[in-house]
Parts: sequence; structure tokens; C-alpha cells
Amino acid sequence: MSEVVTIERRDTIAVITVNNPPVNALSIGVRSGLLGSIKAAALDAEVKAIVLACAGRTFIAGADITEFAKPHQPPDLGEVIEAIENCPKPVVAAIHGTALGGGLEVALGCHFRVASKDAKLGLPEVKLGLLPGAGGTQRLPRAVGPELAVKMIIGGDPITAAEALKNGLIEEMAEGSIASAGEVFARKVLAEKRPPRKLRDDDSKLARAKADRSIFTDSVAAMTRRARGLEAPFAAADAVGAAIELPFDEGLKKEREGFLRLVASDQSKAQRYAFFAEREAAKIVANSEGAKPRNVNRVAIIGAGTMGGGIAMSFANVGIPVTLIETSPEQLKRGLGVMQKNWEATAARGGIPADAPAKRMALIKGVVGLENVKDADLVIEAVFETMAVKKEVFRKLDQFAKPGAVLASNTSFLNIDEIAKETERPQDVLGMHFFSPANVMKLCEIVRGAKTAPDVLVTAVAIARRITKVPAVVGVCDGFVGNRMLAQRERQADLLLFEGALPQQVDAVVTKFGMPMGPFAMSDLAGLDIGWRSRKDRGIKSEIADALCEAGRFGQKTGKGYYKYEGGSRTPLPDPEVEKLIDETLIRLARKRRTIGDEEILERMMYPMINEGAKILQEGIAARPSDIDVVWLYGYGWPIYRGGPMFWADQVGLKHIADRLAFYAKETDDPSLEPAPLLKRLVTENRTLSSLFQLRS
Ligand code: 3H9
Repeated sequence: MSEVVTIERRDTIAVITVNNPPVNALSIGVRSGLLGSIKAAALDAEVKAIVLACAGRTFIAGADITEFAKPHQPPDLGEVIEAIENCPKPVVAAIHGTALGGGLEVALGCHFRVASKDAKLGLPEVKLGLLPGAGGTQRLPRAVGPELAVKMIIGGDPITAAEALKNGLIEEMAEGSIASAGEVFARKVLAEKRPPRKLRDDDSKLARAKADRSIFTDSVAAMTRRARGLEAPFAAADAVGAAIELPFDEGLKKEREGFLRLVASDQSKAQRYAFFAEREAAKIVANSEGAKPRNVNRVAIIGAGTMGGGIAMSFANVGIPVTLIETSPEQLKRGLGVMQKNWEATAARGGIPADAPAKRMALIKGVVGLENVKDADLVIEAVFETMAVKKEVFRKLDQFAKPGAVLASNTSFLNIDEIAKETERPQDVLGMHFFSPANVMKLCEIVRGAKTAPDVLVTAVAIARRITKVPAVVGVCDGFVGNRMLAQRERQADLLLFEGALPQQVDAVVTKFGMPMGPFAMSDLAGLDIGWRSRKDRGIKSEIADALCEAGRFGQKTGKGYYKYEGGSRTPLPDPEVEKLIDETLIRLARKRRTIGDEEILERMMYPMINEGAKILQEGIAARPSDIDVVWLYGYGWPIYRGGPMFWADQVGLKHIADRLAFYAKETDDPSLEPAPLLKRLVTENRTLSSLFQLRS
């Protein structure tokens, strides 16, 4: 029928196969091929039933996301699905891999569905700032009931074939070739004379929610609790609500309106950008083409503290054995205990199976002594963050690690090249900067040293993906990408207090923007004493922060910092004592408080970071603006619907940002705020940051 869709007749069964690598996305060729094939099979008198299957690694994984930004070309996916559903002959979807988005919608248009045991089925459109736009919000509630449909559509996570079977989304689970299983099922349908089941005509699973609307509203309330700032989950909820309240065709119309509005929205553009940015970041540029990752079968992690433990958990979570090394049995015991407790808590919440904690603990071999790294293919050092300690560890690693082992340091700002120099094998050394809590946070900054070998770099990227982290390759500099930019924000936050802002005002602006936490709540969480001690060592003062520490306010751990925390709660409460302390400090320093507007706060929180991002690009510390965005999206909770700081900067306009930076540089007498040369050049050339690297989107 077309290059990407073929049709083959096996006596009375027509098998339609989609073959559009890598993920069988529903590009124009697939849509028209499917429509043509269904029409042809319907007309062919010899054909009694139809199987729809896919070649390659997966069933259809959704609409082709790259087409959303282009003018629409018919046929519409809705039209294709309607043709399938209205086909007078039974159509069986044979699903393997992932049936996602438009892919699951195609399957829902089929009259029956069979899936291989390891298949996953889902409607992840909300993760792209969209809602299912080809009938998914109308047919899924009819297939599985509104509660599960709300969970799948608003949460966006797929379910397993076993769950799909239990909830009536598929008729059968199969092993072996899925197309053959589909064929066997189709013959059974013919033999049993089962009439084609059209989900559009089956309201039986909606009856309960039609009678009692709270079934639907409660599910929506539970699923949208964490959807602050996002448009798509709420629009998706409206569309599912329409499935309950309106006749099918009217519900479909409502869904369509929502989809068209969202696909044109800034939020969806940002989220689609983030999808491709994440995938691009895993492609390393410069000197690594063709390099093959080294085999990693066993990992050694040095240090069972908060970071080391979290990193070890990430490996065990995907079944990779870990040797966890400590300096004493007591520390080891404490570290292992924390890991076990974490897993047990997750199991108790139903996040992992009840037997998972024991299975995962069995993958961790806790030992004392660095010589135990000898069997590891990858060693990750996660000891105390000082250069002397790290150097000492790497000197020893050089003696004990096997030849060819990748040696990684989990440092958040130290110079990898200096650490690598301690070994006879700097080509095997690099940084893997995980974020706390390391078993939860997705980002891993992969720090490429001057001598890091290309295959070592690709090994680190591949292993990061294997443990479901999002890798971003960065160069060596103080703080790498994330912490280097964050330092600019922290600096401005401190300065704002000296000019008259209060911590709660600054934090409110930052959280309203969509960040999970403001700079002062974050400092309280990290603990103010660490910075205080380091300032004292270096003979530096920060009058307000120092005054807080002198008053014993070290942050959350002492129940008081920039905020007060009552009864062991983690909720920051504004504290009049802090305001008094700030006032007194300003009077002592003869500084006048002024009223600072929220707009200025936002600009001073964000623009200096963007400026630093431009410097990072200029220096080649990050290869692409989108890599910087990935760091912020997955390491610092930048709101996904704003795409990342570099994406957002383009939306705001680089000229405006450069002008405001120049203004603040003058106004606050701070030359470091002068726009970076790259920013100035882009403004002069009337270009955007994204023009530096053409990302698919
Ligand atoms: C939708 O369906 C809307 C409808 O409701 C309504 C329409 C009217 N399009 O992730 P990977 C590329 S919205 C285009 O590395 P994995 C990806 O960029 C869609 N390209 O592999 C990458 O390219 P490259 C709903 C796509 O094995 C390559 O495929 N569906 C698409 O780790 C491999 O991807 C989704 O949101 C796409 N839809 O994971 C599913 N998907 O190699 C999105 C992938 O050049 N996709 N690519 O960098 C996924 O979640 C994962 O890709 C998947 C495979 C789980 C399928």
C-alpha cells in the first residue's frame, strides 16, 4: 500500500504491518497507508478478518511529534481510526513493545486487542502538553472505566499488559510472534462468530460514573494534585468528563477542540521541545562518533552516605550488581539500613512489588576496603566533597581497579582534570554528577575531562540511560552547568535582601514561576552552617546569612533559618524575627530598604542565570543550549512547560534580557551582570539561542 504500511493475505486473514522505524510513529505515510489498507481489506471478498501489527521493536508509539509544528496533511488520524472501527470485518490489534498515544488510539479503534506479555499501553500525551486527540479520551473510559482512564490519561504513565488484561483493555496476552498470535485470535473470532466490538457504542463501563459523578471528580482531584501550572491535565480531564456526559460524537468534538488548543499552546511547544532536548542530550558531540561503550556488568560505589547510597539504589533498581564500599562496618551498616528502609517505604506505598526490597538488597554487596573495587567495570566515587579526599581515593583506585575500568567521581563542582592526574590512566576518568536524592532525581551531569577517552564518555552516557537517568555531557568548570548557573541566582537572591526584599517575597516569585522551591527555602533545606563555615575559612562575610547562623538558625535541621519550621514540619513559615534581623543588619550597614517589585525579582533571579548559560555555551562547557535546558529540567525542577532557561530566554526575547542585564549592571554597580559577548552577538544578529543548534521539534 505504501512503503511504511504493507498488507499480506494469509488465506482469509489480512495482516496489515506498519514498518516505520524507529518507533512506528504515525507520520503522514503511515496514516494514508493504514487508511488505504483497511479500505482494501474491507473490499477484498476473500478477507474475513484483519490483523494490525507492527514490525521492529514496538507497536505504534504515537503521532509523529515532529509533524505538530508543521501544516497538517490529511488524512486525519481520527479518520483512519473511524475507518478501522467502521470496518465490517473484525480487526485485531496485535501489540508488542509500547502502544502509546495515537498508537493506543488506533488499537482502541480496533475491535479486539491482543498484546505480548511485556507490552506497555498508555496515553502519555499530557507529558507533551497535549491530550489524546484521536478518540483516546472517549474510547479508553469505555474500555476500562473512567477511574483507570483518568489515571492513565492525566498521569500519562503506561500500564502493563497484565493490568490491561485485568481491566479489559486487551482480550488476551500472548507469547512469541505477536502477528501470529493476532492471527490465531482473529481465526478464533471468526470461528466463534464474535461480532466486531465497537467501543464507541459500548457505554456499559460509564454507567456508574454517569449515576455518581463523584467517581470521576475524585479521580481527577487525586490526579491533578501535582499539576500546578500545567494546562494539559485539566483539559484532558474535561475531555474525559465529556465522555461521561455527552454522546460519543459530541465528546469527540470536545476532545478535538481541546487538542487543537493545546497543540498550538506555548506549554505544549515547550514540552515537545523538552522531549527532543532530552534525547539530543544523550547524543554526544565532538570526537565521540563511532565510539562503542565498554561493558558494564558490575559497579563499585565508594561511600555509602546519602549520595553513594542513592546511586547504589539506582543501579540495583535496574538489576545491576553493586559493590558498596565504606571505610568501617558501622558506616556500611548505617548506609545499607537507609537503603533498605527507603525501598521498604516505597513498597509499602505500592510503588514497587513487596518482594523487591529483598531482591534489590541482594544485589548490593557491602564491603570495607578500597581493594574491593577489583571486579568492577565502573567505579563511582561518592566520598566527601573535598579535593584532597577525592585525590587520595583516586590514587588508590589506580592501584586496585582492573585495567579498562571506568573511574567516575560524583563531584558537584571539583576539577575532574586535577583528580584524573592522580592516576596513571586519566583517559578512564570522568565525572558523574548525580543530584540528591540520587535514587529519585533524573539528571546525571557527565563531566568530560581534558583526557577522557571517547569510549569512556559513551559508556557513562549509556549506563546513565540504563539506570533511567537523563545524561547531559558537560565540560570542566566550577559547578559545571547547573551549579554554576545556580550560583548566579543565589548571589542575586542575597543581594536582594540587602536592598530591601524579604526571603518569602523572593521565594514566592520563584515558586510562582513554577520552580519547586525558592532560593531561601532551598538554603534552609541544605543547611546554612556549611556555607558559614566555608566563608569563615576563606575570611569572607555575608552579613545577613552570618547573622542568622550566629543566632543558631542553621535551617530546617534547627527548625529555624530564613524561615521558621514548626513541630518538625518542612513547611517554611515567614518569621518576623528574620525581618527584624535583616532590618538591624541593614541599619548597621547604613543601607536603606527600598520596595522591590516582583518583576525586578524575577528578572534578577533568571536573567543572570541565562547570562551565565550564554557564557557556558561560549566556552563550550555545554555543546547545545538544549543540554543546559535538560540540566535544569531534570536536576533543578525547572517547570517543563517553560522548556528550560535557554528555551524560555528565546521566548522572552534576548534583546529584552540583554537590555535588562545592562540596566542592572549599571543600577547595582555590578559589572558581572553585563550581557555576555554571545548574548550581545545574538542580539546584534537578531538571532535566538536555539538557532545555535537546530533541534528537531
Ligand atoms: C500523540 O500520539 C497525539 C495523538 O493523541 C493525537 C494525534 C492527532 N514522534 O525515546 P527513544 C524518536 S502524541 C517522533 O530514544 P526508547 C525519538 O526522538 C505522541 N519521533 O527510544 C528518537 O529519535 P532519535 C504520544 C519519535 O526506546 C527515536 O524515536 N506518544 C516519537 O528509549 C527513539 O526514541 C509519545 O509521547 C514520536 N512519537 O523509547 C511517545 N517517539 O533516535 C513518545 C520517539 O533521532 N516516545 N521518537 O533521537 C517515547 O516515549 C519513547 O520514544 C518510546 C521508545 C517509549 C516509544
